[in-house]
Amino acid sequence: MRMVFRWFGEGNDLIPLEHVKQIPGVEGIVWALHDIPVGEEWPFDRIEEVKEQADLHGFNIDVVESVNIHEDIKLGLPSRDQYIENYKRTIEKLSQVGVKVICYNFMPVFDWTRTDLFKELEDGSTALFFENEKIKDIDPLELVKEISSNFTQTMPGWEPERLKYLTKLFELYQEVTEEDLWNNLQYFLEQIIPVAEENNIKMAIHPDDPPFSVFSLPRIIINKENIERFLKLVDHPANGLTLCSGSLGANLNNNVAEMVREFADRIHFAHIRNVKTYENGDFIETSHRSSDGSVDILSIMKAYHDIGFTGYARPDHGRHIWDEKCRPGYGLYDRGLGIMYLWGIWDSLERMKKEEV
Ligand code: CS2
Ligand code: MN
Repeated sequence: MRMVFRWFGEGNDLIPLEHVKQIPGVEGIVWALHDIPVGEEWPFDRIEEVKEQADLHGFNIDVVESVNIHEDIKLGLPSRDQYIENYKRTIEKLSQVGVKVICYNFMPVFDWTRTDLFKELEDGSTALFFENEKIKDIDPLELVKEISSNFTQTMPGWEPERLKYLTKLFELYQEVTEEDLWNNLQYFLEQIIPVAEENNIKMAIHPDDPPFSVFSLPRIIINKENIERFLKLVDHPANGLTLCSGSLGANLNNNVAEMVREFADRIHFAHIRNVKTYENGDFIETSHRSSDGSVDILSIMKAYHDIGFTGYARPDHGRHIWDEKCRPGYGLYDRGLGIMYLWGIWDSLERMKKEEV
């Protein structure tokens, strides 16, 4: 398991790389050019700039999260071909600086969806929260306004330039069924996977978060059956997964440890975090510890250890603790604690394995 840490870039992330360096066992940053509008080709000098910053701290830049997919590709519009070409050029450039994994998602309109970014937990910390009833009644535009008024930094998937087109996008998606979305994903993969392969890059789709339809938009990367179908769309190792335990874990029927075993050789990137899910469909992000949430992180780590996982892993969202002022879900402290929990489990499993021999 190769531990990495998401970092939003110089001037865009409040956490200095010097501090990330002090978390034990982190070998690389998970990065993106967040200011490049979705669909555009990434400029090579900007990519090199990130490589230089990472080099200064001895971090690799092997994992990119995310090169986002333009909505025209998800919608299957004729203009998609140009965006797919741009995507291929970006893959080639990323390969030149040694990138190994590209994470992306295929969720219509929004990336993750929550109703509250700073919901208080019993211990006084705050975390991202999803209230099922609220989502049912609220107009998505209202929710976006309400949520955006709470923070000043751009959130992945909720970029201001996208939000302007929200009404139009919702209209366009009214015509798109789940089957259409599957077809559009296949069209994208058939063109992208050969280029990824030539460039020694693994593509790693992130599951939908939450793993069910919100605002009546189609969502497909939501459970084991659908992931099986996804992997067959282009049955090649370069067509793989970012297995996110927290996203999938928001549906109590999803058994993530089982998925780790089943999809073993197609998991290129592991997102590991916990979430407490309630019968009414609400969920809140908790500490990484198994007993704090509904996701059995211990069993998931055991599964990764059993399959001999050598891919990249990162703690996913954390709570906001110790009065840290941070990007929602992406503070230093709780993600640092998360990493130590994950290493604690991993090191114990390693030691036990050695002693058995
Ligand atoms: C989220 C997403 O759960 C997560 O990891 O932070 O923003 C995620 O990074 C994207 O969906 C991946 O494309
Ligand atoms: Mn994730």
